[in-house]
Amino acid sequence: MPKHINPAYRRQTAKTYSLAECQRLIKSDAQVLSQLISRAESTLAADKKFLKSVYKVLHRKKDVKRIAITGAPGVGKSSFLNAYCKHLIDSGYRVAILPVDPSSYTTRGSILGDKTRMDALVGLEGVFIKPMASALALGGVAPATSAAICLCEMADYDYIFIETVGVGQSEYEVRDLVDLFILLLQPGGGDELQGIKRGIMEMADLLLITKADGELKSVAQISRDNYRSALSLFSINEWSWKPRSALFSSMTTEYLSGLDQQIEAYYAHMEQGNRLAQFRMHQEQLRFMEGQKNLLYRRLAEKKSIKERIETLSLSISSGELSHLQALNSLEELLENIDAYIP
Ligand SMILES: Nc1nc2c(ncn2[C@@H]2O[C@H](COP(=O)(O)OP(=O)(O)OP(=O)(O)O)[C@@H](O)[C@H]2O)c(=O)[nH]1
Ligand SMILES: [Mg+2]
Repeated sequence: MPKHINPAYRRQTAKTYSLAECQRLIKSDAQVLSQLISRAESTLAADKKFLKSVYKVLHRKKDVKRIAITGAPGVGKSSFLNAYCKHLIDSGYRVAILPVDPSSYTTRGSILGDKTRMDALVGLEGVFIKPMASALALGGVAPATSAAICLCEMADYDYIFIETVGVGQSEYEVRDLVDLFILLLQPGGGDELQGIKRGIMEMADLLLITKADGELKSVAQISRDNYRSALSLFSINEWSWKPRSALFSSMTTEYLSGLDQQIEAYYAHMEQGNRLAQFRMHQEQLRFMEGQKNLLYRRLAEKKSIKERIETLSLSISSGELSHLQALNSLEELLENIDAYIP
């Protein structure tokens, strides 16, 4: 055996925290929070059971800002988070960042790149970064991400940022997880050029034209004015908020306090007439609806007789014996028997 190999070496398995440890340490130890979020992403029954007990004993911080950051690859999302979150931490806030892992997209976004771009945050007290799997297998980003938001609130963070790549379905899901949806745009590039769908643009509460520094500054100002006039054609949203546009650069401190004010203005508007509470209640209802659908589906579909029938019907569709409509009719006949047990 080569000398440099230690036969006694065993890879250390991560410590599993007990419920009491989670309760005691969640606000001070990022490892605890990280492990809880991983458990929220897991499909193992033991993890689900453990989280249930966590939700029972821990309380969520109330005055938290939940903010989505989205935009085309390369627009400057990671640099934005690096600069703005550093500013928030210097102002005494605690910040959690949950980038939705873009590796399932065919873009060049990567967590590895982010590690270098969020260098201002590495090792800072009060910052927590945990990439989320986009969890397509579990039916989109929403279930695990909303659990992660809840856990970050239990860990007492003041700001929670969800970062997505801005090209797909995730943005629509993330809109319903956050209070404020910020879309970053390149100076100069039209939105078609940036691959931003009009629907995503219309969901945004705030458009930030990035890289407003050096030679790009004047281009960014023109873009901001163009977007400003485009936004004036958009109708106000259901909370009577008129989306705004502003400049940002991660290279200077020039825009930081302006952005603080934009975010404050949004929250001040949403606090009026209890809008924020109503918005969050509406989101809770959506999560409940989605959750109960998943739960009922899973509980039924794992019953032996139903599972077997689904498999046989699927085979019959493959062999051309049945159309999907015939297969669904047959499944419905089987389900009618259940009515006898659950009135
Ligand atoms: N001049 C200037 N360049 C910037 C600014 N922000 C980002 N960049 C540059 O733009 C490039 C992309 O920045 P990122 O922050 O990695 O962009 P991203 O949106 O996170 O990119 P993906 O993770 O690939 O989707 C990098 O080369 C940055 O240095 C800025 O404010 N000013
Ligand atoms: Mg990035």
